[in-house]
Amino acid sequence: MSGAWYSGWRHVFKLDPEKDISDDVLDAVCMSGTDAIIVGGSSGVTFENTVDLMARIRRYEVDCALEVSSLDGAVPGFDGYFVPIVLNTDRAEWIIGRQIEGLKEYGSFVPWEETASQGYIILNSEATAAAVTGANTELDETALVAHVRMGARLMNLPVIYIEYSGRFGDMALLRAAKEAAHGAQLFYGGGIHNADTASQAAEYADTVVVGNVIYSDLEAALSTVQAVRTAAGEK
Ligand code: 1GP
Repeated sequence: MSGAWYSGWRHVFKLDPEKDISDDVLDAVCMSGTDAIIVGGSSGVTFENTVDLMARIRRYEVDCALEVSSLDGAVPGFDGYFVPIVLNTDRAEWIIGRQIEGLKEYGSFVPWEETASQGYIILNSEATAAAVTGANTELDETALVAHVRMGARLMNLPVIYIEYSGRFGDMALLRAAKEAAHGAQLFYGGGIHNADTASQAAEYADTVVVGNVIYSDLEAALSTVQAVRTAAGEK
């Protein structure tokens, strides 16, 4: 892995600017011992709801990065920025189109040292992100490995993100992704809802992302922090 600003992250909570979160829940999340908070969502992200959430997270010391998925939601003031590039779609808009529009508008203001592209591979057909981007989610192991190599080797992307948002994924595929992700940091997110699923993902992913369960079962969400630490320590 690189010496990038996010390279030490093992556990991350992802917060959706479109969803309400109380001060108490946000406090618990920010003080949980997680390595960072990523702000991002697949729909309904606006400048206003992103600034609002950033300002509330900023009261804490925890690192906070923005996943820039729309021009509306490009907000200055985060510790770092991720720019997703969807690897398993044939819609150019999600590979380079929107990114180029963003660079035309904000290219001179991008903090390049704190900005990284993420090669997204979306594998849950039910996920909003899959529908929005037209992702081909039906990848067998050979196809998945080819996508990972495309991102990590040919495109030299620093992060590969195996995304099952909303559903716990196939750990055999995650293992195959890890073996192919040479040099890229492997993120995994999707359906982690307790310590057990967190440890399973942490066995192969460099960085485990926990999202939805924060809003449905806070205690279970918090239990994933230690689970990832323990699993990462054992690797
Ligand atoms: C979503 O990968 C993250 O982008 C986390 O997924 O919300 O299913 O935990 P979940």
